[in-house]
Amino acid sequence: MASSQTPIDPNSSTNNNSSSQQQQQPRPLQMGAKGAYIVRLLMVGDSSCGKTSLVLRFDQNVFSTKFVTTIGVDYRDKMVKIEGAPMRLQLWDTAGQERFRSLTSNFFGRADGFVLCYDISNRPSFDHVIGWMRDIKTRAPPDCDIVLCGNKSDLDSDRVVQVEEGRGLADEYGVQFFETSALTGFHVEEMFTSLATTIKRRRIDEYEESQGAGGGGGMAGGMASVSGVSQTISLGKGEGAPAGATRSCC
Ligand SMILES: Nc1nc2c(ncn2[C@@H]2O[C@H](COP(=O)(O)OP(=O)(O)OP(=O)(O)O)[C@@H](O)[C@H]2O)c(=O)[nH]1
Ligand SMILES: [Mg+2]
Repeated sequence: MASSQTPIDPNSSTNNNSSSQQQQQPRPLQMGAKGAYIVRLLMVGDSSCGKTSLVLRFDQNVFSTKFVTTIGVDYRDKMVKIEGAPMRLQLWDTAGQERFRSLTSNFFGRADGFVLCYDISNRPSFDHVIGWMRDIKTRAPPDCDIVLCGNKSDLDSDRVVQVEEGRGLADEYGVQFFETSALTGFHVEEMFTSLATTIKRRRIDEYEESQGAGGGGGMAGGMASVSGVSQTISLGKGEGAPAGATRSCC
């Protein structure tokens, strides 16, 4: 697990505007030095919707009510095992503030997946999802996967964005949808695991099948699991029914 406030220069990225990426075939996932697939996930969305809090809940199982706005891009990584496949999730936690937009959008070109967040108690953050999605479509690889994430589901009494609106917008874009709470932990692990599983199936299993190597590359099937060091504090896991997940992909 690693954390840094200094972003690695992403400008060596490939971009979906290049004609070489117009093909239908998804790219294979890159294999890292330690035999784990590298999955680059970007956290995007308006400032204060809870991107950093979601990453910290997922990575370390902690939560703070203190708001420390992200400057530029923060980075963490987390090892997980998805259906038998070891994957290093690189979590790029971008700043939501407008003044960092040109910096953070430079990172889009190398993403494998996006967690596009809004705050269910903040209508503008939901309205801005369209703009975020436009940026992703413009700058990110066409085979990346996206999850739309309505965070702060614990603030139900302050809710201004209904679950159906979030799910409806996700359906329009054909992406996965979750409501989460970084505060309670509700659906946080499920959301990251679901995104990683979608990426794994398309970028490992389907790719290998298309190459005639057989599905899964010999990896054991089964439930996705998450491993790694986690620090537990006494905040209960969330309860309630899933907000639902729909199809993926951009
Ligand atoms: N009630 C509640 N508060 C949350 C939740 N997630 C985050 N917060 C609070 O919302 C504030 C902003 O959270 P951050 O995670 O820093 O927001 P961010 O999206 O990373 O913001 P930027 O870094 O500026 O883009 C903090 O005070 C958090 O404690 C949640 O699920 N429920
Ligand atoms: Mg942040």
